[in-house]
Amino acid sequence: AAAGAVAAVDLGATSGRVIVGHVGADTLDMTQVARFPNDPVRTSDGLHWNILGLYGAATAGLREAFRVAPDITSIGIDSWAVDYALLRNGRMLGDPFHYRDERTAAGVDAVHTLLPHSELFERNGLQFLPFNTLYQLASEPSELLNFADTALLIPDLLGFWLTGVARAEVTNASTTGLLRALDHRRDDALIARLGLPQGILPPLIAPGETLGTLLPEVAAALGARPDAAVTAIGSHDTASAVVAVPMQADAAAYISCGTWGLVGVEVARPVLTSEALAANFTNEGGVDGRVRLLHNVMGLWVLSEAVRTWERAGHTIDLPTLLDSAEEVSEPSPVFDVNDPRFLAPGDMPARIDEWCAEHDIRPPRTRAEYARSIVESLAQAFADAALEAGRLGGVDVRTIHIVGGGSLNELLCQRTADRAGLPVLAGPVEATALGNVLVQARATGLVSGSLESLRHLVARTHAPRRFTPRAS
Ligand code: LRH
Repeated sequence: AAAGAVAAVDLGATSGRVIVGHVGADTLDMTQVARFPNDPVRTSDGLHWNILGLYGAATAGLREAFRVAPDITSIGIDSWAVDYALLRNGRMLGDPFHYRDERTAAGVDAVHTLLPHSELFERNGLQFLPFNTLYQLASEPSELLNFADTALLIPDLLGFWLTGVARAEVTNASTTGLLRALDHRRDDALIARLGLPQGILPPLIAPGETLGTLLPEVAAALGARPDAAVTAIGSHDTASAVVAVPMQADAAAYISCGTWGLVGVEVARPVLTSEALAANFTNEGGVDGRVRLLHNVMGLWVLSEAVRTWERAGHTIDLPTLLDSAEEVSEPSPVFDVNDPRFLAPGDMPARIDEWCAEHDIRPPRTRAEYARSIVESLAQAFADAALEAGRLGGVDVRTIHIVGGGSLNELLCQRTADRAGLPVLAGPVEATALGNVLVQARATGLVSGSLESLRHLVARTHAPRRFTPRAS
């Protein structure tokens, strides 16, 4: 059968891309037609996403996509979770905040005074992260919240600008904390109890459903067919990434490793046990109603923020060279807790690592190579621990660990995760998020059919992962 084309807009915390996917029964080809930086902007009121710049770059990329593949009928949009814009009558009220902005402490206290985390977990199934949407909303000035008539998560906002239709895609909406864990419906009772406006989340839409055809002026500006539409996909980037993990879900854990390392298993029902609560695991909505039982590990952020610290000090850092020298470090490296909240906000990572080591009576790293090695070892340990814990909590007999995303290119990280877990690591595909975005569109538009299992088989056939066998350390 001939392969048809779809377009994926994939926004990550450091860069965005537009990809044309050609999909057929035995075809899964991806062509990147645009890549652009995502540079957050700090203003006097905090750290924001440059959302108009991102929309401009995404639409320029889409124009290029329609130029190279005029037969595209569907667009899917994914991004990082939790962040949103407030709107009134379709008009955006200020630029979305970045989840790494530190304003949410007051919102956390306000919410937990009404409902302790344990009670929230029973309802929404989410791990505690200080930037979960409900804490961000609780940090908004109440006059602003009451003036707004809706909040749209980032992919929903872009979809709204393209189609004029405002919906909350369910996988991403599950990260707001405002959906019930058991059926992923809006928890209106919780919204009322938190004093948030009832209509703050628009009606939900599920992956595979059509959001709407492009507005005529948008279609004209993009050079698109007039019937081209935005299709809802797993618009939470991690949900799309998990779609494209070439795994056997009943025997594997996955790590979607980019800025964050999202480490977990896929299960049929949310796990709301006291063990899951204590381990701070989350139950996020997956495509086809699956549940992503996972834990947020700090991820490559710690490494890239350390590199930025050195660059600010005037050093020129080449990442592959740095990682080669890290691999050659022969002394045992300090393993620190990457999940410590001190590593969340932008800033001087080496100094924070020193501080952590001093508090724990551990010799801190000395050279840049040692810091890099220590970060990789600490990430590998946190990944191994979370992957095994996910298996225990979810009742999955984890026999392999899949690493997808940018981190799958970091061979030292893959090998050390395998070593520390005592399990084989299967690395790749690197572009899992965009693949998952493309695959769900391809299924919705009839280019392929079948369950997530058959989509994953297509990934395994076309993007064979690379194997890292555990070594005794
Ligand atoms: C990864 C991610 C993650 C969320 C975080 C805010 O990009 O979507 O799943 O927890 O960003």
